[in-house]
Amino acid sequence: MNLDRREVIGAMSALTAAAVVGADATAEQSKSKGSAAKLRKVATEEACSIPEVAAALQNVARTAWNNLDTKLVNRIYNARPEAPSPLLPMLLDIDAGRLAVMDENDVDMHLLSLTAPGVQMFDADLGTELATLANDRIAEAVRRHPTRFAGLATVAPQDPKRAVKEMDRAINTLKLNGFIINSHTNNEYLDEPKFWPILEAAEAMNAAIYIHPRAPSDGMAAPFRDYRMETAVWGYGMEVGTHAVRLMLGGVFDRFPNLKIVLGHMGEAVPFWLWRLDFMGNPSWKLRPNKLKPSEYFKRNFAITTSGVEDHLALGYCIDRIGVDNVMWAIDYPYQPTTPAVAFIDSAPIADADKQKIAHGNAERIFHINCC
Ligand code: 1WB
Ligand code: MN
Repeated sequence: MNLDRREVIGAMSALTAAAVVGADATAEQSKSKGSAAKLRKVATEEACSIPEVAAALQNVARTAWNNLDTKLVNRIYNARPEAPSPLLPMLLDIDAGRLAVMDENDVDMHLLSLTAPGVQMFDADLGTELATLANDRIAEAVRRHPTRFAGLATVAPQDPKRAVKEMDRAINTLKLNGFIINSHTNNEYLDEPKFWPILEAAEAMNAAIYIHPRAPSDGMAAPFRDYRMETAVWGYGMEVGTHAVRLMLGGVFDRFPNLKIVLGHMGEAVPFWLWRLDFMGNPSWKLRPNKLKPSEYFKRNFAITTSGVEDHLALGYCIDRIGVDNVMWAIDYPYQPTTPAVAFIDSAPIADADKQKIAHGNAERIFHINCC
């Protein structure tokens, strides 16, 4: 099974990580061995957690709620003691072990984010409280290792008013680099007017919103229930791709023309659909009152990352489709192993200037990361 294979790989990198002594020493080493030819790498979809969120997810997954996310959450947070998930310690380590894996693979930075489903399975009070705590912890990690970590702020869309307050604190006080929202919240999507204050705030702060997957919402869950299809194998992409199309066809970008949305996993299949979206979703059709075609919104208002899609053909296609300035490299740590993700970008058959943009330059621009 897929996850088992990855868990083995994950466990292997955790073991190698444990063999390296002292994160600071290894950071120094990697600085001194840096050469002009080395490709600087800022990885942009790198998951972490904190014990308080892990404990709250453990509780939520034990309830009778038949949401599709509970299966996956149970596997990680309610694993049987005799078969613990190796992912949990990797998620909770925002320090030495993670830095060691980065050092071994010459990864310069992780843009950290609280792992899916974030705080979006909790009620508004708990979600808001835990988002604040997670943002504090991620900001602390960035302060401890400012050249190695940057961070996205978790948003609790359950209470848009309090979310906007926390978004302001996250950017202006904690100096985090953007926001992450794990697709739907209680089966509602960000084009709903109740969420517009969140979009308006992100646009005003010039801070991008990363829409990360969670399992498909209840209304489209049924066909995903067999074969574990709700996971990263297919359900994640369908959920976020659908979310992105809702934003484009729902007129969100006419209202917020400077809003930047980031999608992982090579654009969650949307780039492949742009021609058909333009044909069927063309504003010249009376049914489509929007100002622009979907492909025009996609180029203007979206950026994508390569997380978990190490396919040079797909990379080349996406660069052609949405422009090299809108593609960023990512690992998807700890769900994907670091070494092949690094090999994927190092060996990409593209011009060096483009590689520099994808490996770090675009992330530094879009997420306001102070370079070096
Ligand atoms: C997986 C991937 C599971 C991600 C996750 O659980 C998250 C998986 C929260 O591959 O099974 C992810 O972030 O891509
Ligand atoms: Mn991910």
